[in-house]
Amino acid sequence: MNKRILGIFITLCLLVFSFQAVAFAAETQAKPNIVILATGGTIAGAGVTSTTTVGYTAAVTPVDKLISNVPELTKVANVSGEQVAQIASESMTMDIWLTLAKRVNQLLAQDNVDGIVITHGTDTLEETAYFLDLVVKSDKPVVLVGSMRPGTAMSADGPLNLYRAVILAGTKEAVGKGVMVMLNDTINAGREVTKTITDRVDTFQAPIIGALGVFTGDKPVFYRQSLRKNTTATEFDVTNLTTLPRVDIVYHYAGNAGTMIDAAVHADAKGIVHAGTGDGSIGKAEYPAIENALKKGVVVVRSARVGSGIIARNGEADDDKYGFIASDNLNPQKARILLMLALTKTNDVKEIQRMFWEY
Ligand code: DAS
Repeated sequence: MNKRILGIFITLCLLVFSFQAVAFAAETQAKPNIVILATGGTIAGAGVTSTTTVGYTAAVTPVDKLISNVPELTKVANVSGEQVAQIASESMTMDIWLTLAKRVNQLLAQDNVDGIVITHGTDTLEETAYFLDLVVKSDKPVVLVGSMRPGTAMSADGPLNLYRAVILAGTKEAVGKGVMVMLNDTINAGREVTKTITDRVDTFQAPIIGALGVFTGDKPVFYRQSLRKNTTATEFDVTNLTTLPRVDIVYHYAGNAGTMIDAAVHADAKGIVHAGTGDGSIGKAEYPAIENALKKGVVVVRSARVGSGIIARNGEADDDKYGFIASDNLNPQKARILLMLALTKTNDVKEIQRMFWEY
């Protein structure tokens, strides 16, 4: 009799176990597979006290700790992490960009990867986002996320930003939207987002154009998408690139006579982005330096220091006469990225202007 009961008990245990195993497998199957690529920043930062929100150390928490600090992640996705870099993003390099872009493309080509989240410092997050928007070769979601307060601070914004970025990266509606930036409940396009305030959690905005959507609770809601070509629709490919052409940004201001343009030419820049006053204006005293740059074959893009709005072609400068390119509505740091990639394809200013109208 005991043997019989034991046999029934073991059978029941096996049944319960196999049911749980099936349920676990089904649940795992149902959740998206998201890879978190960590690069550093405040989201991986730590301060001495819980009220330290300036003067903390960025880029100290490793990716596996970022993940384990948000146990809720396991409820919304099957998450794995890789440490691509561990830097404050003001020190971002073109080498890290190329490594990151190639790793993103490698992972997204795998059937068992549904989306990617990149943790990043906020200082150059908008630049990495636009660079990836132009070179990622997949429609799968790529979401950059950062934070304005270190993880040790009271009301740290990083954990919830990371949690929502992972949800977004696993959301079907996020497919085909280009590279996105997720902070402070807001979903922005990598092309248009920029850091607008030095020290507030609502710093990332898309001036004039607006966000792609927002989070309501744990739910992402999209209201628009960018009409500009991105990811799989671009002509740019980093596969065989080991470096990017040197492009410098020069800032215009009252009294400027082009010294920094001369410096960029001396440093062998292949392109210069002019951050002009107003609608991309160039001061009379700058022209000798600019004409020297043009003579040396340097490609010049006119952007503006004002931070938003369209640079009208042939508005504040004779672009046709000088062969300048108008940056459309790209701010200087974004225009630099498109010009660097354009110069991997051509030096023809008409072709490059076309690219500024398309991307
Ligand atoms: N220094 C900033 C950076 O790493 C910190 C941050 O805001 O992420 O970009």
